[in-house]
Amino acid sequence: MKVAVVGASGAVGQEFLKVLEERNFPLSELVLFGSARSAGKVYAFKGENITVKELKHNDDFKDVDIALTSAGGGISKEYADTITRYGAIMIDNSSAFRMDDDVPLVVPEVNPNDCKNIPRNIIANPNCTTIQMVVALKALENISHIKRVHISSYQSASGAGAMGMAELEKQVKEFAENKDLTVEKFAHQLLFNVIPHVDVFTDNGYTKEEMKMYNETKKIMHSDVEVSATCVRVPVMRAHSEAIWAETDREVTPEEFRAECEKMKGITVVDNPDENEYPMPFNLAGEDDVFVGRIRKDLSNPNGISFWCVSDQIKKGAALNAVQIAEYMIAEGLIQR
Ligand code: 2RA
Repeated sequence: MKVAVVGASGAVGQEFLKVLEERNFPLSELVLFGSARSAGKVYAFKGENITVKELKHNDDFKDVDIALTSAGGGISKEYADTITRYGAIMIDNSSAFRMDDDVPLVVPEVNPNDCKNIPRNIIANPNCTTIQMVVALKALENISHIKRVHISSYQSASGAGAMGMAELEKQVKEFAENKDLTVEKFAHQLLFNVIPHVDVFTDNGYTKEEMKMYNETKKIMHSDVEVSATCVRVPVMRAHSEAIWAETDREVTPEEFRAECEKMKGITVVDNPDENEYPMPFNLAGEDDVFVGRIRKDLSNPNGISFWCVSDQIKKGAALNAVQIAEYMIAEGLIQR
């Protein structure tokens, strides 16, 4: 397989390189693309140095089999045709195509079969907050249909990319040096703060991030599930946490849900309150799985279950999910050389 990474210098682009190497992805050649600004940068991959090429409207994708793209929605829209014209499968991390009817939105643990119908040669990678939630919800849906979900997120700086992480780090240094804190990437100072505002506000009072959770969950799970989200930025470097309340058709006990989570590939249960053990973003950056804990009955609802989940936003929330989609497609013979 010849694989291209588009947006190679970004936080997710860099994570693609790590994940491809870590998983020994079956590739014969890796090509890196970026903006005019990042063209010429050199990154190491499996002991070789690869130079970033400028993304242009030309035939560079002619013999590419898989393009992993994470360069923003505008670039994805502009270059989709250039990338897919000769048959490359574009697995796109932006929000550009997620809700298009003819583009599947895939989390391999939940709806891998959707990869089998790709009329535009594009598969969309869901938003990071949705990915980790639907992996956990799939375990619950296996037991009883989920009618309704309330979710409150605790999203790390990494969700705003490399510049988001750099801003949090800079604020720490500036605070230590008694300087005014730089606030550019987030609406307010993130250090020592929580900001109930991720992405822009829409007309219904929810943010775009919250509406992504509403719409994407239904599409991925092929479900009528109703989702109400409050998305919050917290001063954590790179793993998102979520408090989730789900209502099912029939009563599900915490024991049943815990057992199903333990069975499911992609979930690790850390749920031992007696020893103060539960998932925390500080410990879990760099991990592959979605970590679930604090599983308990929702006291306000006889058919309700409450839990907490944490996952690395750049890894399972972006790069790893896309690479797992590619791995699934290869295993199923859906991408052939
Ligand atoms: C964020 N979910 O955390 C977004 C990134 N896709 O800002």
